[in-house]
Amino acid sequence: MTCEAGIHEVRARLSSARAVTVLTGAGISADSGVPTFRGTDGLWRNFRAEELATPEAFARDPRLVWEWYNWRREIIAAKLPNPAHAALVEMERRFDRFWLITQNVDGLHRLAGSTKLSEIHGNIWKVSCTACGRVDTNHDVPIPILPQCATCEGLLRPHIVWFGESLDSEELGRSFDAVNSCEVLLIVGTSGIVYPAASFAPSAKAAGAFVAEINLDPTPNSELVDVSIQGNAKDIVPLLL
Ligand code: BV8
Ligand code: ZN
Repeated sequence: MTCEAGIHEVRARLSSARAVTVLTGAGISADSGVPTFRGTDGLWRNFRAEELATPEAFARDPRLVWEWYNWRREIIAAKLPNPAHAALVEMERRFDRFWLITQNVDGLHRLAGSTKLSEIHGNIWKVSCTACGRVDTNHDVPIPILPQCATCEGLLRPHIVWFGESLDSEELGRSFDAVNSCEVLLIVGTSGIVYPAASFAPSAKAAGAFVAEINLDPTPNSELVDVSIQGNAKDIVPLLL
């Protein structure tokens, strides 16, 4: 199916939809200049994901992990939402029932104005205390290493879900509800590798939704979805409205 035909099909589906759910990954922020995880400029190139985005890595070397997050915070602090983020804010206003699930921790959906949003892997601008569990927003760039809790002086960590850690059960529950009750699921800019987010497309399909993927490249989801549109999110997503 050509790109144009795919866009036409998705627009037709959206025009009669009451419930729309969107899942985004690093690809939607690539057009804002935020490096993706597995692309050629991938974040993980210098480090393997397992080396840094894990509780074991943080326990072993919290300074290295904080230095890596400070490097990412510095990059992300200068970035702005792009037309794809803005189009999803508009979509939230258009549909009776809309939910946005993002794997991104860059906060750009919130910055763009999305409110019906689950940041299922956390947010790089939040920190949590490893001792008392307190969660705060923190925009320091850089965060002085090693950061301590204002209340109990415990070691602060990024409020981000690392590999091997379970996602917040409430956010996950809300996400599965949105995935299993929508008429249309749009998947934008994710390689479809990381679970449980990677199970959302098959789950929506099994629940009878129309599923469309917008991505630069084919992904493991491409075989499964109804429409796969190849292109830049910033160009494609605004055309779906
Ligand atoms: C859990 C926070 C268990 C970090 C992230 C084997 C060993 C170890 C673990 C596992 C294993 N098998 C399965 C697992 C579980 C593991 C997992 O799925 N591993 C994968 C690698 C196999 N999952 C977990 O550990 C999760 N927890 O399962 O808990 C459990 C269960 C019960 C009870 C207790 C425990 C936790 C997963 C969360 C990990 N944290 N991030 C940080 O960010 O610092 S994941 C990380 O990858 C990011 O969050 C990112 O969002 C996510 C997914 O990556 P993508 O967003 O897809 O980005 P990527 O670069 O991969 O792809 C970009 C895409 O965009 C590409 O397709 C590209 O073509 C496209 N693109 C690029 N430019 C554009 C574009 N598209 C459109 N336009 C463009 N311009
Ligand atoms: Zn504390």
